[in-house]
Amino acid sequence: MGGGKMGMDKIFVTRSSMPELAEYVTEISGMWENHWLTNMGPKHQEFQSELEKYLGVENVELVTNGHMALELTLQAMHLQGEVITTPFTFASTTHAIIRSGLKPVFCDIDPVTYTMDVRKIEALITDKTCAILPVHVYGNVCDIEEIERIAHKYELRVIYDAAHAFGETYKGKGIGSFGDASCFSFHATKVFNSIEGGAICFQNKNLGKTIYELKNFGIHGPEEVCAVGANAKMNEFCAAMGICNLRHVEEEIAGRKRVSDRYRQHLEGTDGLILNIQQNGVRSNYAYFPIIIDEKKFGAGRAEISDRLAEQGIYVRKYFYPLTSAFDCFHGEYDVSETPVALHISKRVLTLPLYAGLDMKDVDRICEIILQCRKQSLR
Ligand code: T4K
Repeated sequence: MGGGKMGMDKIFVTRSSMPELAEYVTEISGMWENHWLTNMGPKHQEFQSELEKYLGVENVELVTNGHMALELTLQAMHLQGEVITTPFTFASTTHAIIRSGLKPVFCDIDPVTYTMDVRKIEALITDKTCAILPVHVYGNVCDIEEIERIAHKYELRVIYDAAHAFGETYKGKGIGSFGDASCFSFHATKVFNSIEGGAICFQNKNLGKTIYELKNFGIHGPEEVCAVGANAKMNEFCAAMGICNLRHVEEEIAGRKRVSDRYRQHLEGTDGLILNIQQNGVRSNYAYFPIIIDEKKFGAGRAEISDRLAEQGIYVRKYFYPLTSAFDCFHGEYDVSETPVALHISKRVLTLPLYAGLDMKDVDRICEIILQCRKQSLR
């Protein structure tokens, strides 16, 4: 990595936040004395209780990654049938449903927040529906009240994919305190990382006990295995990284806010560019900076913009294109025309580089290149 064109460092869509090396070394040094590397050791316990405090929730269960958080939660709920979800997400959300023996039913998204369009949920409910699995995509908070109302009316479970929502609050409450469970990702590319990692916040302590067993092969006691579980235990090195990064997560979020504000200064109000919404009642974590490009109005499309940026060593991403419902592995099983808004957005979105350490000069340069595409085409 680094050392790109003309001596410039490459800029990727994000860059992992890391503590000072010395801080991490101090954090892991005890392992050279106790030789305890995994299987719910002292760092695991410490990280878990620190997270409960930070997230403002009562129950947290740590796992190896955000994907296993989703799978184990679905498995622990003993669900069967159909799960209403969004196709405008990362592969993990849909794969977790299918790998748990459930059928995804794709709901369209709201054109402003890109989260599940709650006006379209009820029409998708059948006698097979068992749960709703919405995503706080880009950290945009779903319509929690309406989802709660529908779930209550039809007796459905609600599992939030909160992979993008770490550290957010909604109306002053930790984002992990809504629904039956919320699944977080602590992947290296996230606002907060434990190298790889994930966690489930849940309301029902019995659900937590089941998840705890499922992440350790379903082992209940030394001679008792009560479920066909997986191995999804967070190891001590990851927990130690999580403990360190948690000390600095507020700086990371503040830095991301500065970068996001700078992008807004340059790009807000540009004809043909739609920036992400800033939601009332939400304390944002500035997880992603998506822009939607209307080629006709802007005068250039996203392919041209990404090419121009790539020529300068700047690599933007199309999170999330294609829709998960269009993946090759499903061989056309799902009809993407049934989620027209999601399809429209996925064809026009670009996510710009965003992390606390991104230099303001680079943000200025990125915006200049984007706006340059416009000038050239309007000439
Ligand atoms: N639900 C949702 C809604 C999700 O978005 C995700 C994950 C999950 C569930 C599942 O959570 P996990 O099981 O992953 O915990 C990345 C991440 O791998 C993935 O965690 C994330 N969503 C997804 C949106 O993005 P890629 O394939 O795009 O990542 P990659 O390797 O291209 O990395 C992107 C950029 O990040 C790199 O260009 C540079 C930077 N980077 C990457 C790595 C791996 C670093 O700075 N350090 C690193 O170590 O999927």
